[in-house]
Amino acid sequence: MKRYMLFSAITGFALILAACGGTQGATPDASGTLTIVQEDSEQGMNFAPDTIVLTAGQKVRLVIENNGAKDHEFMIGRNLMYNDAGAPDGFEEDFFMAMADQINAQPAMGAMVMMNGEVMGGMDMGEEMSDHMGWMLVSPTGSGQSVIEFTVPEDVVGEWEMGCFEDDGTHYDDGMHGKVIVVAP
Ligand SMILES: [Cu+2]
Repeated sequence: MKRYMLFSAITGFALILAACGGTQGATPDASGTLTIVQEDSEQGMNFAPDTIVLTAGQKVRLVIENNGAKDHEFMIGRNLMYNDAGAPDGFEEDFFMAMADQINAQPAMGAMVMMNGEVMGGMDMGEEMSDHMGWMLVSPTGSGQSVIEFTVPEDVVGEWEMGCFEDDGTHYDDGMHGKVIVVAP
């Protein structure tokens, strides 16, 4: 009995360690590259991986690839906002805003970079695009790989969220969001 309890205690402790230990999520490779795939199917939508971990001071190269059948957005921020209909409609605080001048974005053919609802680069899709505040990459279906390069600033250490708010926020609700964790070096 005593031995069983000791075993339980050790198992419990190991589980707690696993839950708290380290920051779990995908990290950029040695060159700073991290690929994030936008996926959609009848089962839902998501980013793969759905949790990424960046380090302040690190020069990163995020490769955003739309593998789905729909157009998708890539935004990072926090404090979700909602539209009048109660649907998710962007982030109150934008991750990229303070570093917008140092982002080197290379949108894929047909993709587009927007900031505060204005087209900043890539292809102007013409149609009525989202007017979310903040920095955003819009990737049409089949557009291939877009690249976002930047050095992670010290002042963004903390927890953020990546999200897509296409189709009146239904993509977000269908699972197209994930965690962005920025750790101190
Ligand atoms: Cu989407």
